[in-house]
Amino acid sequence: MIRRRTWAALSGALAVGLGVIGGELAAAALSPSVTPVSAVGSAVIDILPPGVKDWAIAWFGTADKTVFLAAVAVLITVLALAAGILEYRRTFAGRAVVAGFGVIGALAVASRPQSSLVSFVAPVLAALVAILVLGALVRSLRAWDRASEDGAGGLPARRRFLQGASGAAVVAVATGAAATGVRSTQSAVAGQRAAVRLPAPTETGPPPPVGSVIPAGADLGVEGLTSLVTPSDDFYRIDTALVVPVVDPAQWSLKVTGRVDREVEITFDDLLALPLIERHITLACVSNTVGGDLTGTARWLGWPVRELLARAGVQPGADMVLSRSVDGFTAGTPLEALTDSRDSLLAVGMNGEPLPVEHGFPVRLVVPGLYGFVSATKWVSELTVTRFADDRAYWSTRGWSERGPVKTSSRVDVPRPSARVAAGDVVVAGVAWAQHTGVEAVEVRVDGGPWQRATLGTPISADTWCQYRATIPLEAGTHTVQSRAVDRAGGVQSEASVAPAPDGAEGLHTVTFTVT
Ligand SMILES: Nc1nc2c(c(=O)[nH]1)N[C@H]1C(S)=C(S)[C@@H](COP(=O)(O)O)O[C@H]1N2
Ligand SMILES: [Mo]
Repeated sequence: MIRRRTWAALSGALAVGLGVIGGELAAAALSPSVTPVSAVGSAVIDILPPGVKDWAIAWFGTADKTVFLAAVAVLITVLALAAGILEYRRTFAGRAVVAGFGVIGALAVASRPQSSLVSFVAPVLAALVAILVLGALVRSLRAWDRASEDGAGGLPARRRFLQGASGAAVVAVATGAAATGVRSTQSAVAGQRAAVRLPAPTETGPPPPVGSVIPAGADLGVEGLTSLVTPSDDFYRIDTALVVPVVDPAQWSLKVTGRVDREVEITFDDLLALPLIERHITLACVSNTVGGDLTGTARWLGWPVRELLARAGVQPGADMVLSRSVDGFTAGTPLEALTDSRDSLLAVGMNGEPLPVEHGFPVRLVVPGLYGFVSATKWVSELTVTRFADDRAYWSTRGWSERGPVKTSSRVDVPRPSARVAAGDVVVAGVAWAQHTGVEAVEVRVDGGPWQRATLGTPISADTWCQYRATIPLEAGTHTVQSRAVDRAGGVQSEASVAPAPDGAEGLHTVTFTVT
């Protein structure tokens, strides 16, 4: 026999569940970028201490969002069960807790830059639904209580409660299914993306501009070695967005503001009509650990940011551009990285297609030579020309460095850790990067012995990683191999082991394997 208190707890879960589902459905229809649950989650992510966020990224990798959402779901469920019990003990106590949820939801929605007035409908609706259902279920549970005390057995009252509760459960499951359907067909943006026709790059040569094509000899053809261009589906994804921002390209525009002679605003159509260029550029995340995979190379199509800044006219004294995303994320990029000769892009294309939604559709920044957290703003909506002394960006206010040049680095891809390889000439291969400086050479060593030069694949450009390969005769036994990159400015990859925070990991990737 299930105790009354359990029924009360279940009533709480049903009521809150219905409310949450109703709220998410309403939000999906009215303001898909800001739903009550995602708003609360995003607000929590923003106020989480940086250490916790770094820990989450390190432990869950790019699955951290799913893990986080699961934790949020567990927390909401526990609170909902408690609200049911409270309401059963004391009329209105549980409903007051639920109303509190509603207020928190509304505050979280208010904290999201993508919110509009209509975004508040969802948390209000969610709270109202939950309050009404909780009140009704607990009232009927009490009626059942009274009926059993009457000695009447309480059977009709019991039936009424169970009918009410199972009705609520059926509605919850049905609307829940509908809500996931809405989510997965989410959304209009997929259709809008499919409808985009990217223009061909205008500047093509001959000779083809450096970085636009993969030269002969770049790909060393070693099995197991990272491919020169990372397929978009495999490209690492790092951002603070719990729900991918939905940006209609027809509504998108980019404003240039701040220390400029004239403010400039361009639309997506304006951008596509400009002379676009295409370049292979390697992106790296500052959170990448030694040997990690938070780095990738894509062929980006876009318009040079320096052209846009030239239109606006940068005023003297400025030294930073604060780029802002529709979701509130900001990055502070040293001005010169956007105005010097490097191909910093306002990118619309990735590997021959419109940007994938997770990688910033419709428009993002790509800046060669800098870690993503100070430069690669996705879903970008505004550039403010400013000074490091006046403005700070998202991660710089959370303990990470203000400037983020990519550190010269390399990793061993072949052999894999714990691999067993045949004795004789053992192939060691990997990738090395020193964006915008260029890789000069890669050296490898086995068992801490002398460094030996590896063969370097022809670089695509200074802004991309290179493959390297070496063959080393080895006898049976356990061996470790390490690599180090040397860049064209004479910098040598650092050997001391340094953690990613605050400005990028350092150290040698070490792979242990067995020769048989
Ligand atoms: N809007 C937005 N843009 C962002 C971020 C973010 O959190 N939000 N993260 C940055 C970081 S830390 C990195 S490393 C790159 C990663 O780009 P990718 O996900 O396309 O690989 O995006 C950058 N752009
Ligand atoms: Mo990053």
